[in-house]
Amino acid sequence: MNFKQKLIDISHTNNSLLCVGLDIDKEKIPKFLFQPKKNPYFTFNKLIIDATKDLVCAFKLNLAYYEVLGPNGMELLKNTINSIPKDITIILDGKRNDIGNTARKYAQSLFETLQADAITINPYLGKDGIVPFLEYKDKCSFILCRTSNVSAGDLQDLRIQNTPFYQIVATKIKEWNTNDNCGAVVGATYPEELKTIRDILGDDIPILIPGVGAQGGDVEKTVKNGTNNEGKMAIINSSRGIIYAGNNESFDVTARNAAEKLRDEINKYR
Ligand code: OMP
Repeated sequence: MNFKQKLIDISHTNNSLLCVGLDIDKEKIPKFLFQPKKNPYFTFNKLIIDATKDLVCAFKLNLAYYEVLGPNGMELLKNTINSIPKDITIILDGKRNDIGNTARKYAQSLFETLQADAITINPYLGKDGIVPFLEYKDKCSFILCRTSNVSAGDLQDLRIQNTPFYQIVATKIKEWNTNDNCGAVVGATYPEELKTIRDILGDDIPILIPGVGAQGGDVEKTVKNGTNNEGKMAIINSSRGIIYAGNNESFDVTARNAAEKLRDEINKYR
């Protein structure tokens, strides 16, 4: 089954556009997990996954938080991926890209070795850096379009013949979507730009939208501006706001409550 069908199915089953980000961080994980337990990070991820799996359409794993742990991080990544139910989409967020032959290795590593359903990539190298990812027709590549950070505009707002660069990227994403396997990444912290990008992309291209929760993006504007005309094709990510909502023994229950609250709030505006 291809990514889009999998996304449509799970969004329907779980009535959800919510993506929970498994950005594990030693500083934020409940301390008690490190005491007698051998595998604190995996235990944490597994409990979060089990507590939220009926509330999400996707889990996103940002590779930085796994790579920083060295070889153990790779094993943790693999074990975490294996413990996610098969009907939930898995997004590996590494914002990768390079010249074509190296991009091909990144694509192989993420889609084959690690079995991602979707990934994030950087468009800065242009089309021949993108194509190796798009050759995986059943997968999805979410291309950075308008990022959520404060300095996003340094490059993304630069005007080329009076059109902001991020809008040119959105137009390119539409053009590169010949296999129906492109997505865009747009930060919830820029709702006006999100609306413009949705208008450029049309109804069929999914948008991965991080930036609600810890980064303060407005949920109502995110949903209204980011979904298509059926209230679909948006994946709204929150990482810290969900997984670190609590830090005592019942942190998984607290995370579930936070996920349920955000899922329901998103649905209110669809
Ligand atoms: P929280 O701010 O904790 O919800 O995490 C946001 C997650 O989304 C992190 O993994 C970020 O790296 C990622 N992200 C952004 O925050 N902003 C972007 O513009 C793009 C991403 C991303 O590609 O997912």
